[in-house]
Formats: sequence, structure tokens, C-alpha cells
Amino acid sequence: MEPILVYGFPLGSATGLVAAFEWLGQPYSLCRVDMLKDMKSDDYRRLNDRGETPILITDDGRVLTETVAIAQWLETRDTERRVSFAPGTPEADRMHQLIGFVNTGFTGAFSPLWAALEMNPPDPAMQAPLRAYGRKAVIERHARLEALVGDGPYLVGDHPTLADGVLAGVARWAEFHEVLDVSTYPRLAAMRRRIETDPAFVFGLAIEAGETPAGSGAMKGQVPLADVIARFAA
Ligand SMILES: N[C@@H](CCC(=O)N[C@@H](CS)C(=O)NCC(=O)O)C(=O)O
Repeated sequence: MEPILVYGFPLGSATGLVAAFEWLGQPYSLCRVDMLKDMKSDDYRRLNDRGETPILITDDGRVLTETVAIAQWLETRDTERRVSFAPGTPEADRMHQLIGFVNTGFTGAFSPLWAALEMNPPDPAMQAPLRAYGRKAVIERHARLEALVGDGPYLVGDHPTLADGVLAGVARWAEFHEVLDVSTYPRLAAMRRRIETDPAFVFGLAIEAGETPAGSGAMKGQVPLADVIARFAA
């Protein structure tokens, strides 16, 4: 079977992994999840008991969660080195470093902003400090990432890799939460522009929006969430 990437909308980080699958060019399927509805169910929690996307159903039918593990799974299959680098090379180490930074401190900095936004029932006394702390954290992590990236066209090397996909899935949250103007970070801004206008990421955005874009042809179709749960949940 083809692997199935379970991706969430709106604004899911998994959209960056959709782009990575497109860059990889090997057959895969998708499974669409409404993060505001579907992930709350007991059935979904049998797929991922943390109630999160992304999830990868591997080609041998295993349920693999966590972005870093899914990126590693893709890297292992990327024998043509389309989205990664040969194991043990400085570029591979650097890509892992950047994926680690983006998936931990950078992504985590947005957590207070999401918590404030999704608080139900709203509690303004708690939401205000969460927003203030989140904004500060996001700005600080952007400054650190700007210092960490080089002057190259992408995070590592001269073509988009898993690191760029992981970054693109998340970085757009800065505008959504109206925290900062990315042009304050010129290297990051240039990279984001390049990745976000790349046909693979544009495909991911269209998928997220519920459209049926053509893409590279590697995406073989959408599997309904109910089917994925019925076949693969614990
Ligand atoms: N550590 C996980 C975090 C995944 C994560 O936070 N996913 C978000 C969407 S991008 C989510 O599902 N959040 C739960 C929610 O919105 O209720 C990973 O890197 O895969």
C-alpha cells in the first residue's frame, strides 16, 4: 500500500510534509482531518491518543506520529536525496539540527497563542498573559532562527528539503496570530517566500483548502478518515 499522510486543517503543520511528499515524488495518499472537530473524538484518539496531526500510516500499515519521526521515515526512503542528504554528511547533520530547532523551540513558542485562541470558555485574565508571553517567545525564536540560517536559498543546501517543509508548515502562524512582520528577518523572509511559492507547497495549501490540485502526480488520492480509523486504529 501507499503511505497515507493524515493532515489537519486549518493551518496544519502537516502541510509542510505534504510539500515534502511532493518533492520526494514517491506515491502517497492523504487523509483529511478537521482539527477543530475530528480530532476530539474517541475514535481519532485510537489513532493518536494525543489528539494531534500529523500522522503517517506507513506502507506496512503502522501508525507513526510526531513530525520528526515522519521526516525521518521520509529521509530513509529518499534514496535519490531529493529532500535530504546522504547520512553522516555535514548537510544531513545540519538538516537534523534545523528540523529539531523548528519542531521544538520555534513551534513551541506558538503554543501560548494557540492556547489563548482556543480557550473555551474564554478567560480574558488568563488569555492576555498567554498572548503576551507567546508573542515574546515567537519574536525571540524568530531572531534565533534568523541567526541560525545562512545566506543560502534554503535552510540547507540549494534545494528544498524536509527542513524547509517543516518550517513552512509552521512559520505562517506568525502572520495568522499577527505577531510580527517577517521582513524584519530578511534571510528568513527570503527563504519563506521561496518555499511558500514553490509548486509543492502551493499544492499543499490547495489541499488544505479542500481543493483538488493536480500536483506532481505522486498523490494518489484521499482516504476518508473513517476508513483510516477502521483499518489502522488500535
Ligand atoms: N509534537 C507533535 C505536535 C503536533 C501538533 O502540535 N499538531 C497540531 C497541529 S499542527 C495539533 O494537532 N494540535 C492539536 C489541536 O489543535 O487541538 C509533532 O511534532 O508532530
